[in-house]
Amino acid sequence: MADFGWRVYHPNPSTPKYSVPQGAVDAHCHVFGPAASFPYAETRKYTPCDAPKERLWALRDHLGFTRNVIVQATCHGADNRALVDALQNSKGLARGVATVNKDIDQEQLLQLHQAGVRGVRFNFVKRLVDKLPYDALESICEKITPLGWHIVVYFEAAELPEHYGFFSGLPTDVVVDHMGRPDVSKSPQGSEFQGFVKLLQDKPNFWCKVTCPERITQQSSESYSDVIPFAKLVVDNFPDQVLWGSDWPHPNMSSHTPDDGNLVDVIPRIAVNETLRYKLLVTNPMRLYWPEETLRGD
Ligand code: 0GY
Repeated sequence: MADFGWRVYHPNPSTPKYSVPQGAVDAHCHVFGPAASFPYAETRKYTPCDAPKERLWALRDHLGFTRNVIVQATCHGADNRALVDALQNSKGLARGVATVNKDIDQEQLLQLHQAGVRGVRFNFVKRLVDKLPYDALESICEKITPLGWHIVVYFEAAELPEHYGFFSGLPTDVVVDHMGRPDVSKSPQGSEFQGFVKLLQDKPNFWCKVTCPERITQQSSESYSDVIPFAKLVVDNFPDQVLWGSDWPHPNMSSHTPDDGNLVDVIPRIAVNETLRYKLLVTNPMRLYWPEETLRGD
């Protein structure tokens, strides 16, 4: 049973006014369960409502997207079976980011790769996971580097200074979830967010998901206008290092039930011309997740 108090995803999202370009990639979304087939991890900090792959494909089509990147969420721990099942049923239109333990072997990694996994996620958000020692993460990093995978990191803004040294040493591409969860009551020009901007500036291997206005906003309306300046700053300054995702099915939301159509309509407010939008939605995610198709020029 899903936890009481967290909202279920929108049953009937609106059709966005903004039409995404052909081939657009939703580069951050999840599948949950169904628990009867893919039970949630015993170590989880929350129990979501089931959000099966069929609902994700329906949303993809409704919003006009072509592809998905499915990110392993903490409620499934390091059991990637629901993710792999979705990837194997995606007709090649989904890639995955898994969570693995340090003792994973090459054979298991190869199986994940064959299913479509192209990265691992290191989640540092304290309400979601117990602390992970850096040396365990470093040994995962050594194992995944030969596969050409990248690392997705999720942390909250105030914790960036603590992790800065570790992040700077990562040898692979590194994708930061949700702009490092800025505190939008502060200025985007202030020292906290500028510390994150410096990371993107200093480290060309770092990418940023300009995602989750629904989590980051501190407003009661769904205009998300307090988040826009942060996302726009990143898109304007790092147009080749940004990704966009819906974050469906929006786990752990209590303030409101996001309308996914409305979230798509945020895109032209943060990527203000066609060139920026094409990079954000097609060129960049294809380069990271489907490089073979980029090379073929498809
Ligand atoms: C997200 C955000 C959240 C949850 C997880 O792994 C997770 O459980 O990522 C969150 O609660 O902020 O990325 O969708």
